Amino acid sequence: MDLLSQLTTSFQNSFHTDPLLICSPGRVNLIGEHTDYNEGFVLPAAIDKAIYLAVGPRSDNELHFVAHDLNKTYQGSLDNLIPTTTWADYLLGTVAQFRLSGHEVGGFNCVFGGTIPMGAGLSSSAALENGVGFALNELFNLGLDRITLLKFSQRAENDFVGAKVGIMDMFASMMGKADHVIKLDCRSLEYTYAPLQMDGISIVLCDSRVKHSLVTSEYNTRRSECEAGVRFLQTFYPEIKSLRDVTMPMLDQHLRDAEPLIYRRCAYVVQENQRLLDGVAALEANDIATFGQLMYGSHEGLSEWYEVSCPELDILVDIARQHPGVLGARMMGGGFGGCTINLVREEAIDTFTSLIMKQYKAQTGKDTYLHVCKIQNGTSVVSKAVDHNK
Ligand code: GAF
Repeated sequence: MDLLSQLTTSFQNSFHTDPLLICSPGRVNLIGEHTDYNEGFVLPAAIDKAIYLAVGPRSDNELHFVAHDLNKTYQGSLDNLIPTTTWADYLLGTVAQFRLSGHEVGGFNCVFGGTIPMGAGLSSSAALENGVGFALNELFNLGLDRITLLKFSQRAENDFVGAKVGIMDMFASMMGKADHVIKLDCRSLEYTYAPLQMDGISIVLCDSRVKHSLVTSEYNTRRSECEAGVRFLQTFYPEIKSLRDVTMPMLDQHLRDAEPLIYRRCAYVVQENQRLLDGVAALEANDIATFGQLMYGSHEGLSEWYEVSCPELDILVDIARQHPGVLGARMMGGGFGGCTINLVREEAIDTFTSLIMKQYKAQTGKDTYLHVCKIQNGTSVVSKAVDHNK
């Protein structure tokens, strides 16, 4: 039985009615890492790995959730929305945003599961939050737009779960468009879709299989370090609002000697923003070779200046560099584990796969998992009829 059929059957068995089915994808980001919360640019896309939710309204105020993949359940009430420090917080936190914004939602049932590996840096949590928000909007006919819904997801993560993430993951998952990347200005939330024209080149993810346990605390620390840099520079340039407004000469003049660690963090962000702008120009010119070099530059910055990589991610990128069929590679997402993103010539995928698997095992003792990505639409109602006899 496929996953959708399993979720549907589980929902029917538990709640004796048919569910609404929602698909909410994970994301990749081609370049522009740790720039979103600095009001810079990002270049993400939604992918063919998703969280699926089977949902239905209840006649009372209760919340009944089933995490199919974890084999766990949660039961609570709309009248008691407080963090549990478990997976249920992604759902509860999203529900709480509707109520805080004055939108009437009732109790509901939800069975969810997915194909996004957890902790792989592919934004399973943003996909889940978006899926819940999208479902509530449908179930209770609220008529909210996608931007409002994805902002609820971010607030759920920031205020309820306690991870001070930027807007990129929920934006990509909610707003994704098949075969396009999103160039998003994280200050204004203006965005454009750019067709991903990379003839004969595929996006391949390599999962380090390292779970990022440090990510929340270190992520929040990086964010504070960037904010500290902005505060310091504001004494010289009061007009500055974020690292988006900062240039390398400003950093070199005022921060390099005074605050060396903060300087390195801020310099990475300022340079990464520029790499993204250069990368977009390279993609427009169909110059994938230049784009690939920018990806390597991004990884170096993340590893050496921003210090959010880990030995396993560095090894994956080093191995990729050795293969002539790879145009670019870098760690992706928050860091401290998860996946690398690689641009690989299609005819080289098989030899790249064997090289990575062999070398990664030899150097780390771990297996890696590769996935050739397709770029998909964002969060949506699943229209596919479910065949329960499969
Ligand atoms: C995580 C966060 F959720 C994003 O907002 C972004 O900051 C990313 O790390 C780093 O670019 O995925």
